[in-house]
Amino acid sequence: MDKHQLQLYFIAGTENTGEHKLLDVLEAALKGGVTAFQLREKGANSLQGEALKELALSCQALCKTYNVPFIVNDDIELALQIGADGIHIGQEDGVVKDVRTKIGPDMLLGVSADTLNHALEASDAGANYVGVGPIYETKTKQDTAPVVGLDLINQVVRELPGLPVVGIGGITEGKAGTVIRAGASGVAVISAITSKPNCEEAARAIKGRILLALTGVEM
Ligand code: TZP
Ligand code: MG
Repeated sequence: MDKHQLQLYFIAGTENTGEHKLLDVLEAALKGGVTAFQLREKGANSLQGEALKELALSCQALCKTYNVPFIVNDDIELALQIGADGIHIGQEDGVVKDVRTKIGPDMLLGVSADTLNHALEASDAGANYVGVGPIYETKTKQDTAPVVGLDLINQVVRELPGLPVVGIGGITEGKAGTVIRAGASGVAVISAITSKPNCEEAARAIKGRILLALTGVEM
C-alpha cells in the first residue's frame, strides 16, 4: 500500500461521537486532511446488522469523495459485503493468514501489534501495515495491553523496514511529531479529533505536526 495513506489515520464509531454526529465528525476530519478512516463500532449501544451496514455505506461514500481509504474494524463479513478498502483486526480476531485468505490479495489488511512477534507474524501473513500501541496511556479503549512506548515502533521499523507502522493510543497534536520521528509512517487517533469542538481544525493541526516531522517543512 501507499504508506502516505496512513499519515493521519482517523478511527471512530458512534460511541466516540454519538450516532447522528459520526458523519459530521468524519466529514470535518476529512476536510482537515485525515488520510485514512476506520469505522470501529464498539460498546454497549453499538449499531448492529442493517443499521451498521447503512452507517458503513454512508462513511464509505464520504471517504470516497475525499479519496481516502475506508477501513472496517473486525467485521470481515461487512467489509466484504460492501467492498470496503480494508479491514483492521486485533490479535483476538482470528489467525491473520486465514483473514488474508478470506479477503483475497487486494483488500488492505491492518493488524494490531503490541509485540515484535505480532508484527513479524502479521508481516508474514500478508498484512499491509501494523498498528503499534498503545504508545501512551489512553482512556478511549479500556482493555488495551500495557503501554508499549515508542521503543516498539523503533524495533518493528528496524526489523521489518518494508512494513508500514502506525502508532496508536493516547496520541495528541503535541505528541504526533515524536511518534513519526520514532519511525512510524503515521499516527492513528480517536479522541485527539473526536473530543475537540472543532474536529476539522484538530485534524489539520495534527496533520501539520506529522508533515513537519516527515519533511522538516512547516505546512
Ligand atoms: N487501540 C489501541 S489504543 C486505542 C485503540 C483502538 C484507542 C486509541 O484512542 P485515542 O483516543 O487516540 O487514545
Ligand atoms: Mg478487534
